[in-house]
Amino acid sequence: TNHRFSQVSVFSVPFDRGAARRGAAQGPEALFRAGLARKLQALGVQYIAERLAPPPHAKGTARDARLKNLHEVLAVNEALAARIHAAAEAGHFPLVLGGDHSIAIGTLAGLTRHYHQLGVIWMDAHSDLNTPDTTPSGNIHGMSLAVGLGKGDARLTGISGYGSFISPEHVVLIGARSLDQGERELIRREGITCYTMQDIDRLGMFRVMEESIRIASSGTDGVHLSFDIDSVDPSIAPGTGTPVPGGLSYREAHLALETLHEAGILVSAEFVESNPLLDSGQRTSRLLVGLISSLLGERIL
Ligand code: NNH
Ligand code: MN
Ligand code: MN
Ligand code: MN
Repeated sequence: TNHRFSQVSVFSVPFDRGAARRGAAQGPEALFRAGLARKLQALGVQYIAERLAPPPHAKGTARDARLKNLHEVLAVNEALAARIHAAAEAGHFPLVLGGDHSIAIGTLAGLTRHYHQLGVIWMDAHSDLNTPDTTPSGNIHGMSLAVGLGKGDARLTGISGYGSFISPEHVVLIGARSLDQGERELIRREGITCYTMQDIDRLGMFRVMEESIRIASSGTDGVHLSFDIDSVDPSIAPGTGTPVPGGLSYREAHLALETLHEAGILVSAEFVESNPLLDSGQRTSRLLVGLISSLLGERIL
């Protein structure tokens, strides 16, 4: 995906306490069952794989309905941030497999310790820009991009604050179609670029990707792709906790990842919110293995 990297560090993060529904914790193992390792080998990708330990259940800690399972989310993301930073430091390309989208807090924190002007392409039906003041659910997976921008609970931003925060002008949202009111206001206030599904319908995915690549890479020292599988239409990616109709087609999703491979701007990627308990057979896991392959350079011809 980028010639600068000799090796990919694959991190499995079996964690789903940032979401309302259980099952995304089993996402990474489902990807390996669907043939991920064989695919990486066939593509000639040099990789090492590591699985993070699920955090212990935090018993006896005060519950906060606006920050559900905060202590588990903190534990997994502190560990992940340290691993991601070490991989970036070693010159490796981290490929993070979730898990729910709250794990982006740790990925972004680890990356920004090394890349001080990180660009972010966030492909998602949602924007994950809630804070404890705006969240309709209290689920931290709906807050992870806000945390990366330095907004929200100080214990969460404290993980990122170890390095630097992401600047709003270096963030691009792609595929949005379910935004909460506080998120809309934050997008407008901060001037974050957002290609909604309506924009993709009108402009076409190729043009959206060209513009996104330019915006996320201008003035940055690397770009991270955060890919929430619910960006894809639920008719082809049913295995996810918060499906929203009207998503990316099979080809739009592949085209996005093929274009990112060719651009060579990425320094890291993560694939999240795949929930094998909600999948129909291995449909969503197989789709993801194909999408990861496109990102890593698989070609039609
Ligand atoms: N916006 C909603 C919330 O904050 C839903 C978030 N769910 C996601 N985000 N899957 O990508 O609770
Ligand atoms: Mn998300
Ligand atoms: Mn460093
Ligand atoms: Mn989502």
